[in-house]
Amino acid sequence: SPSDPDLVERARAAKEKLGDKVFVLGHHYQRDEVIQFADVTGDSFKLARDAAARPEAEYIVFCGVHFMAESADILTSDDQKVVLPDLAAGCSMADMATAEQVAECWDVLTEAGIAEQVVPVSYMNSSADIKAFTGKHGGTICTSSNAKKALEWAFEQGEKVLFLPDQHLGRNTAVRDMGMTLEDCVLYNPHKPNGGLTAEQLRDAKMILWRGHCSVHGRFSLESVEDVRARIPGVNVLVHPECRHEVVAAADYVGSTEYIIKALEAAPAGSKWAIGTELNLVRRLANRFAPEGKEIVFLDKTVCFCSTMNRIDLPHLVWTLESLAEGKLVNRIEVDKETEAFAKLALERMLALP
Ligand code: CIZ
Ligand code: SF4
Repeated sequence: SPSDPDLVERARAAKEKLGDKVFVLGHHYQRDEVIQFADVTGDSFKLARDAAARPEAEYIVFCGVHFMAESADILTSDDQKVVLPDLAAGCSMADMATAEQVAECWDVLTEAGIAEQVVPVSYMNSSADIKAFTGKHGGTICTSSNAKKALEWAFEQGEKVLFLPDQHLGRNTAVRDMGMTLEDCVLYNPHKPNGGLTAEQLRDAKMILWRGHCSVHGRFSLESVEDVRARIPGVNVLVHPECRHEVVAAADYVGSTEYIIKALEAAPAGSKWAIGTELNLVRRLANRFAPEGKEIVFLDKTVCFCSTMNRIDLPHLVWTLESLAEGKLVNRIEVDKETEAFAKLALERMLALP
């Protein structure tokens, strides 16, 4: 839908008034009306690094979700203030692993006598608390681009991995990239006593997967893959590794957001693609590549936007920029010092991966 011209003008004016004091980050899954004001776009990790590379910007306006703003705060200097235009923009996946639940899980692993063999690997899509837990227990963070390298590193440090919070990325990486079997993976359910697992199951497992998932990517189904193949002969099915294992197994290509964009850039004219990732991004890619004769469709019409990503809209962005331009700091996201130190340790282990 076209943006309200009055709001567009207000956002432009406030941003101009702020000048170099503000740097606006736009996640790939954001609305067009927001993305038009982004100084840079990317996935959560790239954006956090881009913010750190702009020390002159006093305000980092993060158009994305809460855990991403936390990561940006962790990686930027103390005088840079990270602002999230709507505090209700959380992430359902990150919310599926709380600090209390993860501490309880570690107790369960300790009681089963295996905690010493376990290395935590946490997906970027997790709260600062979970990243800090990971750092404290000798583990690393990963993104969907480097999950394989992170697991290879972790299995050099210990015999088992506790993978948080996305079971699908953990399982897909273990089985597709690491030669493990589905039987090597167990699912830890934080809502059941002992995670719903026996001590024997925990001792036999190589991968202990946290029972979290993305409410967007987790909705693509095997039927959506079969339907699109029947509807569009010759279609290439390309999905994000946050999709369920059977979807990933049935797809032609699997990769992170950056991988998806590069694959479409390199695709020949006349090729047809069905993409299983967030709808704002798929629509923008479809529009961008249509003039080059690349046909790009959304994998499943019943799956919708990431509702929390979509909370960041033009009215929220205007309110944020105008407040900052008036010298009013709003919606600051600030991770406490101790959490930040341990979370940074885990992030630095990721940066040191080969
Ligand atoms: O699914 C998401 O929210 C992703 C891929 C986020 C990110 O950029 O890490
Ligand atoms: Fe979280 Fe999924 Fe939305 Fe990403 S797309 S922010 S993982 S709910």
